[in-house]
Amino acid sequence: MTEVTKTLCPYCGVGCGLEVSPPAQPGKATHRDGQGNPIWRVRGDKAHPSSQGMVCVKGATIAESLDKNRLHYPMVRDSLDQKFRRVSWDEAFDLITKRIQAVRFTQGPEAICMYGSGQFQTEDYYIAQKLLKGCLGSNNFDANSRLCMSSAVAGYIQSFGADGPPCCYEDLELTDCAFLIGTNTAECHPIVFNRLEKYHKRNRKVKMIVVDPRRTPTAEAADLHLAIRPGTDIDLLNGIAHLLMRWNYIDVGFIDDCTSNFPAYAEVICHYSPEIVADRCGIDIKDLETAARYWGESQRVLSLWSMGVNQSSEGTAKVRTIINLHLMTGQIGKPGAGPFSLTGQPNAMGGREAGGLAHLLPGYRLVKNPQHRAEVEEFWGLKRGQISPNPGLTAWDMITGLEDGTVGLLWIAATNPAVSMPDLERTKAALMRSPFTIYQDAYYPTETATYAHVLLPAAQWSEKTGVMTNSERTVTLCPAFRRPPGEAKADWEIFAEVGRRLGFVGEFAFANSAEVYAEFVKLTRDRPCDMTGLSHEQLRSQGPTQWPHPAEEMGRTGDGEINFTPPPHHKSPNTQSSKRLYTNLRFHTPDGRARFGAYHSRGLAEPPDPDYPFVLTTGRLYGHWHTLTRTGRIEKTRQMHPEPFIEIHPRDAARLEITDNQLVEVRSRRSKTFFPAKITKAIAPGTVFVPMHWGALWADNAEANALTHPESCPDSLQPELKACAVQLIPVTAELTVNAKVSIAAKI
Ligand SMILES: Nc1nc2c(c(=O)[nH]1)N[C@H]1C(S)=C(S)[C@@H](COP(=O)(O)OP(=O)(O)OC[C@H]3O[C@@H](n4cnc5c(=O)[nH]c(N)nc54)[C@H](O)[C@@H]3O)O[C@H]1N2
Ligand SMILES: Nc1nc2c(c(=O)[nH]1)N[C@H]1C(S)=C(S)[C@@H](COP(=O)(O)OP(=O)(O)OC[C@H]3O[C@@H](n4cnc5c(=O)[nH]c(N)nc54)[C@H](O)[C@@H]3O)O[C@H]1N2
Ligand code: SF4
Ligand SMILES: [Mo]
Repeated sequence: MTEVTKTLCPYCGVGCGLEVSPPAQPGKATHRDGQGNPIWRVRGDKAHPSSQGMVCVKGATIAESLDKNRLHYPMVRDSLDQKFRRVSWDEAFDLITKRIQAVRFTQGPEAICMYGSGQFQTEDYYIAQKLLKGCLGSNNFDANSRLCMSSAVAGYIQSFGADGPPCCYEDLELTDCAFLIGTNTAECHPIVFNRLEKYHKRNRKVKMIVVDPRRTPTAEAADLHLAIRPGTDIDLLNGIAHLLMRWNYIDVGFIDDCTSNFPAYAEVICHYSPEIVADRCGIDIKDLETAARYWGESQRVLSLWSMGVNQSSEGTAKVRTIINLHLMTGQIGKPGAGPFSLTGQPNAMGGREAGGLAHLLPGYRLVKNPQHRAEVEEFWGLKRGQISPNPGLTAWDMITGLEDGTVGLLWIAATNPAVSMPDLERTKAALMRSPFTIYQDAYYPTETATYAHVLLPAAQWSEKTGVMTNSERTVTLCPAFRRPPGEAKADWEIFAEVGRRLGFVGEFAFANSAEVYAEFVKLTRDRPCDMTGLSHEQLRSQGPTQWPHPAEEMGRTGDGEINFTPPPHHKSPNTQSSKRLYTNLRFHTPDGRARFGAYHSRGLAEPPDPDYPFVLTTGRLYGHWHTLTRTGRIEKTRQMHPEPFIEIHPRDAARLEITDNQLVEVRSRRSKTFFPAKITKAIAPGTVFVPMHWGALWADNAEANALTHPESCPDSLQPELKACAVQLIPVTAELTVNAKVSIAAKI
């Protein structure tokens, strides 16, 4: 068989198109992984509009992880100190159904929780929402996206009246100034970065500004790197605004015609003089001025951001403060311009569409909005009032709910919280106390499996058919092209079967995922993310498609505005397409205006002090994906980054007498860890960096999240995973934390 499957890379939110073909090729030796499984061949899909044939090392090597250490069968145990025993699906479903009913009728539906993932396909997300929020009446569905882009969601909603990144990747090649803040795009969104960098190199006049406390590979490529102190983004952004105002670079016509709340914002920014801002951020006034000048002098400014902005106790305020700059300069709704949040996971965007956070409902709706609840109840054929009016528990609330006994059942799927949640000792202690935890994953073991009563084997990408949406709102069908191992099932099939066994037979009578998707898109009708024109069939025949994509009336805006005439001063294209949102300069707020947010900087939730004098920041490496369940099992990526480390500036290292590679004990108020030192000027003095990837299975005592805290943004409830206060102590005794090169022996 030489058939090629077109699909999407299942790693990051860039969403590169892949072409996958079977391992056996006439006349060529079949590549096999370490366990003897044939490896499928992967290359970039030149026809995919987002990536144009490019892939990074993760996409290129994905096939090598597919057959390694998979969970094949459902397994159960009565308590966490017992061994798992294999059971049939029937027994597992029976047990789960009984437990759900018991909790539902003793503690109430709000004691039932599901913690899902931006690595679900949209169909998985949708069925989970219908089961939890609809049929069971519990809004306690949250996803790891809470730790990832919930601040971007909250910021867009507050500023524009609806979620949705308004830009597209073409803007990378149309901008005059790319403003990258809190994003290491080169390592984490490599193909977005490739597109930008190529264009930047070809066009000398195009400016690239990078704002990051670390000198990352992204910062290396910039014309201007602002190595601000962690947590001073709002100072910087308000400082830039201050100068734009002083130098009269603002678009008064746009502010008058298209925005509200400018006076409150203007009052705030007048307090951010360059002297104050440069001092707080730890940068030169000259550099601050250069940044403001690049912004002001550019016809088209594109901001890109990700976790350095979102993972903050003032994440929503940071997002809105970025958007403010676009509003004050009219930099939105036109090619090459706009505030563009890069999504992390391959289908974080699909999760937003399907309502996959505890305060959302499908179709960009909100739990708190009575009309939205009524619309979804009616669509699902449920009685009025069935959907609870209260937003459900967030990821971290589920942990505290386990602590105080209000959570009676926790169902975790496609995420590994025993590595990725903040304050891991506390997280693990809470998981230890869980009365009943179901864990649905593709691989075994993972760190979270240690805390499960039931393990359910999930079919993963390549083994199930469904859709994913990337950062630029492009929806791609990912067809199954190989059989799931053992008895693994698609996530949505597992949720649907539980739904049927709970008595919701009609609600979950889907024969396949195409039917699930067909039902879901109907819920997006006339919503900002209208994709009623999409179906598996359409995506298969037409290829990847951007939303909004309403069913008929393709000329319709998707903004619910058809005949709007743009304000006369602004030469904006009159016609709407799905490439960019807000090209008509009308927003989803009641008055159609985008809102300025007026925020003073509050700084870090746990600033450094004499006891814990360093700021620890955490993040990612190019070749690894999150908790290593895949990339830790691939030779090439494991060799790229074989072990964890801590980056320390030479000045700090000299003062503490730490030498390169020496083991360092890192203590926060919550726990301590050990890392070999990597002494480098890439990190600013006073700040240290640790990658997030290594959990307890992969290295001893080197978990970044043992150190972090759960303090979160009051609006988005996203924890501040990017900063906590630590102290460093050089370890003189012989102690090793070499990453365990092979965990196979442990399995
Ligand atoms: N290789 C790889 N790529 C990935 C992933 C992966 O695991 N591996 N994961 C995907 C996912 S889910 C996500 S969310 C994205 C994340 O993508 P990014 O957000 O680009 O990645 P991070 O390394 O988490 O953090 C980005 C940068 O924020 C900086 N930072 C820390 N504190 C501050 C601050 O106070 N202000 C500013 N301005 N910057 C700060 C850090 O120094 C870091 O360089 O990557 C996606 N892509
Ligand atoms: N300190 C610190 N912590 C962080 C971050 C940080 O920057 N710093 N970043 C945060 C962010 S942005 C994110 S997104 C999270 C990521 O953290 P996690 O979500 O915990 O990371 P993953 O390793 O991607 O976990 C995904 C799991 O899903 C499984 N899986 C893959 N495909 C499927 C499928 O189709 N079905 C099922 N059921 N399972 C599947 C994989 O085997 C894996 O175990 O980490 C967060 N934690
Ligand atoms: S850039 Fe992201 S989507 Fe593209 S190949 Fe790499 S990991 Fe996959
Ligand atoms: Mo993420």
